[in-house]
Amino acid sequence: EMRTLPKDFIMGGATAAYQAEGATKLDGKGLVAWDTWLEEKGRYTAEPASDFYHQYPVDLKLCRKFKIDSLRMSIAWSRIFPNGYGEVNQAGVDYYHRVFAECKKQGVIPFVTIHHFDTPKTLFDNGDFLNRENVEHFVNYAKFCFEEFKEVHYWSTFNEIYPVATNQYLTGIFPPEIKFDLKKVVTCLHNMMWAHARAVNIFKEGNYSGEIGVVHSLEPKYPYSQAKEDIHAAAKDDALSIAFLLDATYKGRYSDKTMALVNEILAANDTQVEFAESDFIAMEKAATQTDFLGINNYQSHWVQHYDKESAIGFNGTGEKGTSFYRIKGIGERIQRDDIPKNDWDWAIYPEGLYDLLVRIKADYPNYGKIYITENGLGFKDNFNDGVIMDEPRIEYLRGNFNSISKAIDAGVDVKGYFIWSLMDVFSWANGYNKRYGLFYVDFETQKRYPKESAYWYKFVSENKVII
Ligand code: BGP
Repeated sequence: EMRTLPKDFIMGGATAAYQAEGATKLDGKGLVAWDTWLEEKGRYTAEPASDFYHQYPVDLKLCRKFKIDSLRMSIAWSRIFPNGYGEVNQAGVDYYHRVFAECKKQGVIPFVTIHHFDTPKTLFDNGDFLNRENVEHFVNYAKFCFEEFKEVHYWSTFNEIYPVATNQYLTGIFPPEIKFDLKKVVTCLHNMMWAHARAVNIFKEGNYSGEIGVVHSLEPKYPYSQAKEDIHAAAKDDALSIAFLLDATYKGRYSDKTMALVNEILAANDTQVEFAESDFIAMEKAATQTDFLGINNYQSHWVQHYDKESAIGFNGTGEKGTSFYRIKGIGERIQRDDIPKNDWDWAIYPEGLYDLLVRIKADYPNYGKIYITENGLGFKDNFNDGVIMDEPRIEYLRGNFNSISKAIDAGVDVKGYFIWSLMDVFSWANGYNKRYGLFYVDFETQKRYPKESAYWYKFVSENKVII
């Protein structure tokens, strides 16, 4: 028997400014750290990416045609404030007004992220979110957006605070490529949660119409075995990557249980972190007025006890079986042979999404409502004369949609889903061969081609039946 989704369930497509727009230096846009870093690496750049800067009318028309109700997108901070603060770049402001006008014309609801991995370079070089002055700049930028873009109803403060902190300071796969610095990780997580809270409070105090939330990357952690030490390793990985953020979001402070585990991780890495008690005033206030939680979920992890030095193998090329992850004081994530993976070693386990949704309802009863803001399959799509048969992606989506439908039956209020990604885009650490889109992008011609999954998605959106 086929499962269904609520009639008013929103079916969207997700993008991010830096991964879709291209035009990285056009119309007064300020630099971001990625611009210079990618150029130095010489592997690939975000230029022209999917050329969304010019192609947005095409993409929005496709949304309408394929019954995609909503576009998740982000505003590039450095288009608005080229240096992160100070003088406004009117051309950048005008650009987003044009995009929102086109959304309206095509009947597509914009679902807008204020910060998606693209801090302006001047602020990034000055410590990014490790530097609390930059929190002020972020909050001012957020306030500018609330004042200026009245067309927007749905705001998310940040995209994926945990990956920002860990890709920058733990695995080092993002600039500034710092590795295994747990003090920086926890400091960054906390400062961003404090920044999020302050933006939420400003939004509510300003009585702007609309809703505000935050998008967290949440990847369930399971013990690899039922051995006591594996259970503890999974609990630590969970505490840092999930509970720390959800406690901050919905309790406005970290629970004793979460802090005990996080402090154990910090101690194993010979460090500690103190928080200013006054930060929790803003955070507790925001915790009661956050309208929704955005969940990005792609995979789950199985964690084993590990107490040796940290070591990371990152698979950024799609050569299956090349990744490993061992962090001192946390654990080792083990690839389970009995669970399918994509070419980048991401475990395909839709049950994880169900477990996660049910857990949030149980642990954070004031969660409000949930949007799945990213989910999808990175795949080396086969382009065959304009036809792209991406059956593994459809299979992936079917599994995850079924998990969402089951979670809704279990009483979890999931309001919508955004596939990552609407069209193929640039991938931060993987370049262009890891495709996610419903629409195939020929990056040479910038022509779009609907994949088989786009037709599947359209059917599900129209009928709310998971085929
Ligand atoms: C999330 C990001 C997205 C997107 C996605 C896919 O972490 O929010 O920006 O990139 O993951 O990840 P990747 O491109 O690394 O496969």
